[in-house]
Amino acid sequence: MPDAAFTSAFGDALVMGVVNVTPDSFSDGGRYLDHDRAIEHGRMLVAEGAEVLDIGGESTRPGAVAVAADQERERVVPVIEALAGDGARISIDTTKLQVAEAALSAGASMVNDVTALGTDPGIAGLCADRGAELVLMHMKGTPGTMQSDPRYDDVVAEVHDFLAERLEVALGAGVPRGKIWLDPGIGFGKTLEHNLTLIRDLGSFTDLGCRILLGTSRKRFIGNVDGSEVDSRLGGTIASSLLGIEQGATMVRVHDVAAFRQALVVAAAIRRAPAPFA
Ligand code: HH2
Repeated sequence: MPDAAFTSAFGDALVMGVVNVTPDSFSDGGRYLDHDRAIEHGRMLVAEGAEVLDIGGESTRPGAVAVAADQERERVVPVIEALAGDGARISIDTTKLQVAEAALSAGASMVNDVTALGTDPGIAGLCADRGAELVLMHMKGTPGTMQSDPRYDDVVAEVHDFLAERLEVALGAGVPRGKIWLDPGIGFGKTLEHNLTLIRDLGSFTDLGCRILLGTSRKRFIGNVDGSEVDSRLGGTIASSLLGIEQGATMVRVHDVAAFRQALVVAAAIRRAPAPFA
């Protein structure tokens, strides 16, 4: 466990570890499709310091194949039951009401909807009824089309307005503001420049009064900056996540929990270093 003295400031941010129970996720597809391996991976991420596990049964990478609700549910429910049974805080990464419902019944307490209620608006009412947290993420287009020439006049203003409107829908359905997370959706219908601008200006979203989630882990924009392949993007993941936290993100979604936890603890320790003449 990290020294409690080093867990404030940067230490206030939560680490969400990714568990993809999919054959085709962009960075770890197929590795944890087997339930036992997914459960083992989730337990390892918790041991490394993940406060939340985001469990998904359908990839959202550009061009990913859609999965039927029954299949998605069968992939994730046993994994959620086991990890929630351990006491882990679980988020279900889904756009489908039926999957979200099954996941909450299996012990999840958060629904991460990358379409921000665009696929199944009933997810908001479900979260309200069950007292669950809800992540609303921005995406321009669909996973199949989102990376074909995305354009914005002002990316920060447009993402902000979209999230503000989705937030009103969620509030209207009875989800309290304190249970809603907003996410600019790095890599979802954005060019390199759009992604970099959104991370730099993440502070622009704090006026909406919700907590902010940022997911940059291993994403293509990092490779667009330095030419790195997907399995060599840890440095870029850490840099972008820390800068995001500095701008107001209160949870970051990462695959490499141990390395990021160390970065967070060291950043917090530096922030807490005594002033020379204090
Ligand atoms: N990114 C991915 C998936 N879900 N959810 C939120 N809220 N924010 C994100 O940035 C985000 C997300 C993509 O990453 P990954 O799960 O590793 O890949 P895939 O979608 O291919 O399974």
